[in-house]
Amino acid sequence: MSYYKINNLEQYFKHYNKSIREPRKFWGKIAEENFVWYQAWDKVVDFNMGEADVKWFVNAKVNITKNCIDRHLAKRGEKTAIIFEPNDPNEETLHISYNDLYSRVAKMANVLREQGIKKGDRVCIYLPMIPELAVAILACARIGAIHSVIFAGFSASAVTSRINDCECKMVITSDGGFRGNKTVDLKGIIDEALEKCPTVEKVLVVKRTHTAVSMKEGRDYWLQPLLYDAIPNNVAEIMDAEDPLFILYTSGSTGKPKGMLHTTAGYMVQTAYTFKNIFNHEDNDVFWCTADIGWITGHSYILYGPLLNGATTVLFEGIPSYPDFGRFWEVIDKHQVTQFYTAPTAIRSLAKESDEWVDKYDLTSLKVIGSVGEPINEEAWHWYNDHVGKKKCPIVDTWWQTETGSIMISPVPFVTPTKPTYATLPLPGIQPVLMDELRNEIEGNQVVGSLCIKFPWPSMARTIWGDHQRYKDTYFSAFPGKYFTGDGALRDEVGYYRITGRVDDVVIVSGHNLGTAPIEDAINEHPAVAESAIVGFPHDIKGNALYGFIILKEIGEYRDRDNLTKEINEHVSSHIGPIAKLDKIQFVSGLPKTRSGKIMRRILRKIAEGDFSNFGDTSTLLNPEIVDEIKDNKI
Ligand code: 6R9
Repeated sequence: MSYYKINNLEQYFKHYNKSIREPRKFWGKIAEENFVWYQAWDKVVDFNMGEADVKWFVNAKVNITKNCIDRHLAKRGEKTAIIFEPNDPNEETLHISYNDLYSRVAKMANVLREQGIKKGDRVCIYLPMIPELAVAILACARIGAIHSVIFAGFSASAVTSRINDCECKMVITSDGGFRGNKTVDLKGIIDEALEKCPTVEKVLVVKRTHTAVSMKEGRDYWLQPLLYDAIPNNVAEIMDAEDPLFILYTSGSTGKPKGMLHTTAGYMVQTAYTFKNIFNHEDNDVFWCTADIGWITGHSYILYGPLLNGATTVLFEGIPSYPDFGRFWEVIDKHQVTQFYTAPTAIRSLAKESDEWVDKYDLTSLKVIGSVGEPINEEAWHWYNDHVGKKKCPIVDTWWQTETGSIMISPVPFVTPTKPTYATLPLPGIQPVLMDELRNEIEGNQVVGSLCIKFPWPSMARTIWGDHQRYKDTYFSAFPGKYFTGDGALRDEVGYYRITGRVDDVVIVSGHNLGTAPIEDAINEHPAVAESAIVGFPHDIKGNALYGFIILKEIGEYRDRDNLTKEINEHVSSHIGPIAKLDKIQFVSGLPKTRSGKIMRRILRKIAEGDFSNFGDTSTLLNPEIVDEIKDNKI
């Protein structure tokens, strides 16, 4: 019996029970039967959750790109691996076959080696959604370099801190990127970022927008001529199962982003397994995930998961509203997409436009549609179901995180009955638990609590780059022996999970995780600002938006509040990126603080939501009178 594919509900329970009773046998069999290895493992898993120390497929040797590319060549060499759909619908679509992908990756890998990159070196990739992005990532994995992709919407200072944190030796970027009717000056941002990055020796630049850029002698090189001269063959580096594959930064509750480190074999096994099951992948499918590769969703489900299964994956450079609100549906129609995976924020923004945009395209190719990144509200779920899935495509509401590496809780389409707004059941191998405030596991159904995972899974992050203590403190200390997700959840009467949202200081805006601390740090740097507190509040399209409570230094000096609001937002934009802009800014004379000096955010959250009904216990506040002032002046 194979455990790789779940075909019906009975089988789901069978696999699930096996995976709990005998996790080693379960994952061992999946790993053995579905991948190519240079050398098998001595042990399937070795762990100490208290120390946040986890190893999978101990001592096995493997290269993930051999599994993503080489092994498909004999049977599927001419099959399309990547469909590149450019920002401009009039520019030609590119179909990259597995053979073609092999030689592109081999050439890029050879260029990286020639430019001095070795196994273990960190390479920062700051590129728009173009084929070179996929190729650069795979080329790093090919030679054992650790890729650190930075979303090309981040500002120079955000790029600087991420490059310095993991001491990248090289940056791969482009002259610019297209986004709707705009071009983004990526090389300019990199130039600014690199003024403070001493470890970067070389910058390889892809020509995409043909904008004039400055090239620094001895540091910057155009990539295309180097690729032209490179050999289209490459022997993959033999990697240990636990050798790092990539670093991906995610927001935390302090100012410093967390470089989540993922390793090779466990990540490979579970992204492949989840892709196969959650998207019910079959050989002639065309899979499209609309995320940016700069986020974990793109890593796992544009690139690694699909390629590991020999799938055809769409790489879309554009945005849902360009040239009009029909773009997503036009692309589905054009490429006969069979699985479509997007975020609630995109669904909500398209649902508010006329239904004609979606109704005029042929979406009958679709089999499964998915959602990820934040809770999907009932209305958006139904619109997605009615207008996109035409009530025939199961919606997979997939819950997971940068830290988890791959999907953890989700319906398996055609297997698990779906329920609006519910991520439903854990995948085999995943053991979620709900915990109460006293750190006890809550048994039974129809309960609410903090979502934890009590047994390791193969694709979990292994550490925070350079700071294992922080990894332990953030994820393994709130509930000792368990991984704490930072999310709250409820479990309904049949055991289905519904994720209710973050219970920490992370706000999810348009599907982007934003730590409030780094935004506050940026605001506090503005010369007019004394102190600030940021909270999220519900927003129709974005899910959440940011509300800032700001104390100014010299109240009299800054009479032009509108201008100041604008200035503060520009400041946030340049420090973090436009995604972190505040929707509302209220200037206040103080913030509600506890005696130990902690801002009581739950009160600010309630005010921002417009819920003045019950502020709970305010007896520990040092300055309870401030609550009324803030409430009365709410915007
Ligand atoms: C994959 C990804 C992780 C956080 C996570 C949770 C929220 C993701 C969700 C969801 C409700 C879903 N989240 N999927 N909430 N339902 N289906 O998004 O990773 O960017 O690290 O965000 O996103 O709050 O903790 P990441």
